[in-house]
Formats: sequence, C-alpha cells, structure tokens
Amino acid sequence: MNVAQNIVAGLDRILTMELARVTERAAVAAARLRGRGDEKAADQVAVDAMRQELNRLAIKGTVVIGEGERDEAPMLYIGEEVGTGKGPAVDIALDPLEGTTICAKNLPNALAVIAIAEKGSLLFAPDVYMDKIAIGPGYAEGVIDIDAPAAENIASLARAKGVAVSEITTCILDRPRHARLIEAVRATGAAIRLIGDGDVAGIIHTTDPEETGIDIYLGTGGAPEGVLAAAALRCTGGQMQGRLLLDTPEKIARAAKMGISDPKRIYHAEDMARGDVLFAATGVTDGNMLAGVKFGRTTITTHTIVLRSSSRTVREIKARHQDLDKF
Ligand code: VTB
Repeated sequence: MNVAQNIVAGLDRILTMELARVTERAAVAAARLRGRGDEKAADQVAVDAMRQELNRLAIKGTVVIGEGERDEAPMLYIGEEVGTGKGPAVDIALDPLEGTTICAKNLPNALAVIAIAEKGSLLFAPDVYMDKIAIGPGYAEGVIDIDAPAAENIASLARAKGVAVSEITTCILDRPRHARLIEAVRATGAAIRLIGDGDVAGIIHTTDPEETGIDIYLGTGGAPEGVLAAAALRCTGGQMQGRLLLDTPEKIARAAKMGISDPKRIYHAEDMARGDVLFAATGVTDGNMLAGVKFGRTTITTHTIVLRSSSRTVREIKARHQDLDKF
C-alpha cells in the first residue's frame, strides 16, 4: 500500500499534532494567571496566544464558535479567518480558556480547547443556553433521551451499565436554575458532582467514567460549549443530545439569522459536528482527566489530549517544553 492509499479521506492527519501546539500555547499563557482572581486577563492572554499559534497553521480556517460576535470580540470572533490561508478550508470551534472563573480561582478542570472540521460541518450555534445530556461510549442508541425525566435517564443508564442507580454519578453545573434537576437526581439516590463552570470538561468526563467518576452529564449550559463537547464526543464515542433554549422572539430571530429554522430541534453529537473532526484540549488547572500546566525552573510541562473522529484515536501528549522563549 502506498502512502496516498494509507491516508484516510478527510482532514490532513498532520493537523492533529499541530492542534496540540495551539492549545498548549493558550494553556500556558492562561496558567500564568491561575489564581489571580482576574478572569478577563486570563482569557485575554489565552486568546492572544491561541490566535498567534493558529495563524501559523497551514489552513484556510474560519472561526465558527469563538469569542463572540465581531463587535464584541476583537479577536477570534465568529467569522474571523485564521491560519496561513494556504491549506484546506476548515471550520473551527474554539475556547482558549474554557472556565475563566475556574482559572481565576485556581479550581479544577480549566481547559484550552479547539476543534476543527471540514468546511460547513460544525453547528453555527448562537450564544444562548443549550439543554444537554451526555453519556460515554459503549451503550446502545436510545439509552438516553433529552425529553425523558432525569430519573428515567439515570435508571436506563444504570440498567445498561448493569449497576444500581446509587452507583451512577451525574455531573451538573451548580446553578440556581438547576435546583429542581438536582432535587430530582438526589431523589433517585444517584450521586452528583456539582461543578462551578466548565461543562465541556464535564461532558468529556462521561467518556471515561473509570478515570473521572462521571457517568452522565445533565443540564443547561452554553450552546457554543455544547458544540465543542459534541466535537470531542464524535471522536471518543459516546452519546449527546442538545436543544437550544430559544425562549424569546429575539433569540429565535438571532438563531434564524444563523440558519436555524427549527428552534426546538434536538441535535445529536453527529448533527453538531459532522464528518471528520479533530479535537484538542490542554489542561490549564489540574483536572480529572488532564493535569494542569506545571512551571519548572527550566521547563514547562503540559498535558494534552488530541482526538480524531475518523480513527477514534485518543492521544495523550505530555510535553516538556525547554525553549521557554516561545511562550
Ligand atoms: C457553561 C460552562 C462555562 O458557562 O457553559 C456555563 O461550560 C453556562 O453559563 O464554563 P452560565 O455561567 O450563565 O450558567 C461557563 O460557566 C462560562 O462560559
């Protein structure tokens, strides 16, 4: 078999490694501001660093999920063209610092995250809330249903896993809007890991319950974060359903402008991130899956996962950086 035959159609697999550099750079920049109580500053340095590294990639990239609309985000805004312009046309979803508050407080699971996909394959999601449910790989379709009560989903997952409901752990964002959901889950006897922020990590954690202790993610978080999580799940396996919360005429109109005609549509991971998808995340603070950036006297250590949907390969890259000038 020659080299050309060996290459899977879709995105250039060399980009997988290149993506690790992009998130590593953003994570190191943000990590320097861990625990300083300044969310904005941490986000800004991560954005600058990610953008710089992204613009070195041989791609003709368009930011589809980014820092916000052009008028509110000067960098990595939705629609910004990134990369050298010489290379494949790709869509990009990114969050240079997912969990700005986590980073500012130096709590677990802040990440630098990016996903790329073939042009036109990522959901163009408005910055509204999304109702989300996710479980890891290895379960038949239909085990979860976003329209079913939480208790039913938990019972169904426990049955499929072959354990008691009390052995299931859910992950939920700690928000007043989730009070009833939390109550309903508690009533089942299942455990809850309440997280302050960072539902991209929360959803990714369902893909490796033995490592993270999380079996199912439930609740409402940002829609852009939903697309990022869906991209990761496309690569690891697992199931996710999401529905945009378009509860005002203004939000429905905003979504319509972005091409969303059915405001009540249920999106599966495959609808939010289609085709060949690459995903990378580097830990900023220590977390359940990824270690945070470590600053040594002469080295900086980063921990990254890079994922690809077409091969379902999960790579973990622990990098020791010695040329510190580049950061
Ligand atoms: C989540 C979480 C983010 O926003 O999407 C959340 O993943 C949802 O919004 O880290 P609220 O904070 O309004 O509940 C973050 O916490 C911040 O982007």
